[in-house]
Amino acid sequence: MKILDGKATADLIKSEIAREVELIVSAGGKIPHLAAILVGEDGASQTYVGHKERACAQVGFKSTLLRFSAEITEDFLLSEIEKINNNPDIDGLIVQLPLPKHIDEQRVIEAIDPKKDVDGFHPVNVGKMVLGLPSFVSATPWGIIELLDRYNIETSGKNCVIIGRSNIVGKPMANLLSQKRSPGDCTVTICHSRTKELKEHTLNADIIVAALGVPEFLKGDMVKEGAVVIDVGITRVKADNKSGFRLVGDVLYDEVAPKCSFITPVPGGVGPMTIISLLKNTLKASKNR
Ligand code: L34
Repeated sequence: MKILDGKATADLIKSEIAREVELIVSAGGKIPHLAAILVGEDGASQTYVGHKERACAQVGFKSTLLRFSAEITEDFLLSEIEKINNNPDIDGLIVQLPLPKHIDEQRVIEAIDPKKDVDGFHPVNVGKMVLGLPSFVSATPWGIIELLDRYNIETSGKNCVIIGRSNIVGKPMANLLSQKRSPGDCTVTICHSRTKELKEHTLNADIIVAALGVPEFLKGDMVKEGAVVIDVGITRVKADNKSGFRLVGDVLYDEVAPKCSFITPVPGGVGPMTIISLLKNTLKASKNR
């Protein structure tokens, strides 16, 4: 069993991006600038946005964080997005999800200028991604593709089972892995809460992407010997330690890992790669403008 080390891979790619930024700046180009909007006080969201800000600093990007209380109105948020859309210094904008219940996430996503939509959530970017056209690709699935690529994992012709059909992970992941490219060319099956005999599907899978958000859902007896397992889940579960919680993936790691050829850990797997995709999308947005 080998670990797909997202943390180490992310550190390597960050140094590559930092070098590219240096070249751009020394040639008199513009420093890439990411804006992030964080609404409310959710602990996990604060951590993730903090990691994004730090990553920007590490590679030499500018970043701006706009923090708003959970009580703001949808109209206020939409007007702030409009300001950033019109701000020529800002290349990319993300609005960290989830948003408070009274705000319509889809409306917010669609308010972002597709040219600045470095999360790749806007329908224009999703549509282009599906057609295989140049676009911003949703950060988590693209980070997984990058990780498979860096570890030279053969995907062509492999049976891939994706558990979960969310707009930000399951759907784009299924699409990317089935595209005619490398990594890609998989035979993809999307499983979800209504799937019957899930185990029959997963036991037939060469690659499993667990992205349903249920801690330790994927058990050892659901995985075939030699499979590649990608764990997208990251749930804070109460624990008796300093932070009061521990991070748990969607995979029951101790049971599944011994059967795998490759597996991503939680933390240190998919999370850091998500941030890399965001940096790459921001660099691309900056170059496009
Ligand atoms: N708009 N909302 C928007 N874009 C995104 O791309 C996200 N996502 C998901 C949640 N909401 C979003 C993220 O940023 C999940 N996500 C994310 C980003 C980073 C990490 C995890 C999830 C991460 O850094 N994970 C670390 C550990 C984090 C910790 O200590 O809690 C890891 O090693 O997995």
